[in-house]
Amino acid sequence: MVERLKDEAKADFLRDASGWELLPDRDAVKKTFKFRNFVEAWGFMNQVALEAEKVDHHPEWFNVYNRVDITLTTHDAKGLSERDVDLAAKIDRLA
Ligand code: H2B
Repeated sequence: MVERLKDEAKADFLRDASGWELLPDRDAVKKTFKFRNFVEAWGFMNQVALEAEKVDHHPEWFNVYNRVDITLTTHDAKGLSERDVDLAAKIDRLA
């Protein structure tokens, strides 16, 4: 069973994470990524998808043209967990 992040760990993540913001209505974080065009956005999504599959932790996302909105939360924990923190860091490295 995956543990939800404690308030302190969540505050640390939100303070350190560049651009990831807590959603007002659920225990999840969201960030928008912009690219030069659709092909670059899709390439990024492709890399994230492979990483997500590797760690068995998957983003909720929306893409239009050069924009990718990513929401991270842990469905098994019904909220944010360390898995979201780890995936957010990997996604930031890929962007
Ligand atoms: N992704 C996310 N974001 N949260 C989960 O709880 C989750 C997942 N659980 N990917 C995984 C898959 C689980 O359903 C499988 C069975 O390991």
